Amino acid sequence: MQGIVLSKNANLYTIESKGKIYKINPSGKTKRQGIYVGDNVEFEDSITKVLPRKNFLIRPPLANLDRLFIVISPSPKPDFKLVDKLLIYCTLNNITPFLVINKCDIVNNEFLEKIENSYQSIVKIIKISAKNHKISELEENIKGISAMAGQSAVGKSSIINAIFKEEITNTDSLSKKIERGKQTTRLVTLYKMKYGYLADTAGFSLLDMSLAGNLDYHELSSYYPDFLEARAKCKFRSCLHESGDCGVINGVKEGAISNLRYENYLGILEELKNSKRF
Ligand SMILES: Nc1nc2c(ncn2[C@@H]2O[C@H](COP(=O)(O)OP(=O)(O)OP(=O)(O)O)[C@@H](O)[C@H]2O)c(=O)[nH]1
Ligand SMILES: [Mg+2]
Ligand SMILES: [Zn+2]
Repeated sequence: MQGIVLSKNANLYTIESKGKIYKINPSGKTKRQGIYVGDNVEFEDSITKVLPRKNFLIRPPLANLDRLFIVISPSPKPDFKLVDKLLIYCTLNNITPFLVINKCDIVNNEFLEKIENSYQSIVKIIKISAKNHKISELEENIKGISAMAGQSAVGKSSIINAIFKEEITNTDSLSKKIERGKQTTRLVTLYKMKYGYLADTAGFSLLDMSLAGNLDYHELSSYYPDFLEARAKCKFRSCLHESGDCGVINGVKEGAISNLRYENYLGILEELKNSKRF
């Protein structure tokens, strides 16, 4: 039989196959190879084979992530450089990103316009309010294996809370519930939704959002689809778009490229350059 690993507890894996749940041990071989939440596996009495992965995240340990919901809100103020790093991370790992604006009950037009101007050409924007339970557009987009990422206090736990429609008013008590004790804090569980699975990644680590090691800074601008047209007008193919006769800089001046996106590009470029110098 073939199924998907939903969770792991000690040496026992919870597997879903055709709507049924099984608790299965690994074989010696698959245990040595490593089995992770999100893996597609073949099993009978034990897990006999782990099928090839499309990607693998280390923190949280999760295989085969299809969609990442990058959550921002008017308060706390968004860290757009982090948003852009997550977008690049998604491209690198073959993950479809979504930009989720939470707290739309308190959002103003200026805030929305700024985000739409910079991002609507490169990523699907979803507007929700966990507080008002207006989350259907997010729910409909939970397909394959999906997870959320975002700064502290943007409302990730509140969104999960609203999705599960649990009568928990205190978000802190929910995060405790999700963590389920010390031993499992670093583990992930997949929850079956209408069209896919949502990873309860209360601990999606943004501190590890370093792109260094995965990306050569010379290649950085190729991860900016919004720079593509302007890049063709750079004098040199090796242009890093920092100065000189540069199509991207001209694009920013003419308003074809978002200033916010360009500033973040320069910031990430600098970080990548510095990470090469030990
Ligand atoms: N106005 C408004 N407030 C919200 C909304 N969603 C969450 N909040 C509030 O934002 C605060 C932070 O929400 P959490 O759900 O704890 O945020 P989090 O992203 O899980 O934060 P961490 O667990 O620290 O990463 C809480 O006070 C929530 O009540 C919303 O849609 N509108
Ligand atoms: Mg939380
Ligand atoms: Zn250039």
